Amino acid sequence: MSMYTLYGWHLSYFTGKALCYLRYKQVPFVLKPVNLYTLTQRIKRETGAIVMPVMVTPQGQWIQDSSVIIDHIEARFPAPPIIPVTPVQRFVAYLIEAWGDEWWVPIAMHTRWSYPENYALFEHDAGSALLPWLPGFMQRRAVHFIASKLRRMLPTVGVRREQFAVMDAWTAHMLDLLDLHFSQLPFLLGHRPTLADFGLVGTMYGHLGRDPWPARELIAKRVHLRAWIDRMASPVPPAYGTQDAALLPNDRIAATLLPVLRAICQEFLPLLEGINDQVNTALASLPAGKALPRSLNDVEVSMGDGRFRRAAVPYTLWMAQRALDVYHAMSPEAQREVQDFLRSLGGERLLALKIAPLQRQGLRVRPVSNTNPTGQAS
Ligand SMILES: N[C@@H](CCC(=O)N[C@@H](CS)C(=O)NCC(=O)O)C(=O)O
Repeated sequence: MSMYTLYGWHLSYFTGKALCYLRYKQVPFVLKPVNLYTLTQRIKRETGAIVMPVMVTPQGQWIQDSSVIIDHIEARFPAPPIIPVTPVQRFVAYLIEAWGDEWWVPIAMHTRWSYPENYALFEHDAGSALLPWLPGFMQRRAVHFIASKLRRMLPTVGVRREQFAVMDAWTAHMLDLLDLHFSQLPFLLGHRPTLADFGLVGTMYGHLGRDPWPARELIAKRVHLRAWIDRMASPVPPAYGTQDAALLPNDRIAATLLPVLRAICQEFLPLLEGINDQVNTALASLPAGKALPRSLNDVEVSMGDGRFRRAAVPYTLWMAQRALDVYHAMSPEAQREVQDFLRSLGGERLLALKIAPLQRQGLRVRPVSNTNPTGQAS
């Protein structure tokens, strides 16, 4: 049978998302630990970025971005479906995908890079993947170089010492909410995983659930959350038509998920608005054919009871646009249901967010109106 290839590492946030998804879909695929040559030469050439994961189709097409990978596979392997058909659950699935992908990045970077005990696993896994043909000391040197680069990115994503107390308090509270939810339901929207679960598992699979410090200190004691991560990592597609396969009836969202969604409205929505303001300003002076920089100036938003600053990442708006496109494609009646639901959470403003149409180009975005003959876009 023709195989897909997923290039990535277990350590990687978005590889974890794609990996759990491909396993659940029972897609014939092989996970290849991406080496230095593939990462910096082949992937760069095919996608325009040095990035993982990348999936290669049996026909030789290179697909970058976990969301695009999911869309590609959903179009070809519709069962088991991961996109809910009812309006509120459908919109919530895309919203949580965006939140899981983007909001959690500083938390996942903090819990990895602020605790030196995590480094041995990173060094081992990254070293043997990057340069499998070289001796250990050379692997360690290469990993040291990459780790230094990653550490330099930490302040940009918000991993700043003066914010640690706010981030730690937020994380403990949010993990408690998720643990409580998973004590009631096996997945976010019911009895089978949806796009929401695959969005959230990115941060949990390779980082919080696998790096030694957070796995022990944050996840192990939250047994229901731990069990969900394990279910996501070794998923069993449900038997269709049975109770096991059902999402909650009547387009319902579990009461235990509402506090999580309220936090998304109070924190992630202002982040999107702040990024959108900066993107609109940057677009005004963007030369034709150019993509926006990967990050812009800082945005400050609430994080739990505190305040949190990080650089605005224009790509995050592409993820928000993905959710809003789903909303705009709904019937007026379905849109009203989404509006009512978001209003009940204090998040109706999200639907009014006016994002200039953006096209993805690797890890960057550019306005749809800007043409670019070289970059891969979707
Ligand atoms: N939004 C992309 C992000 C991919 C991504 O950020 N991958 C990380 C590893 S988990 C990476 O390669 N980062 C390289 C960089 O940021 O330069 C996706 O969903 O696949």
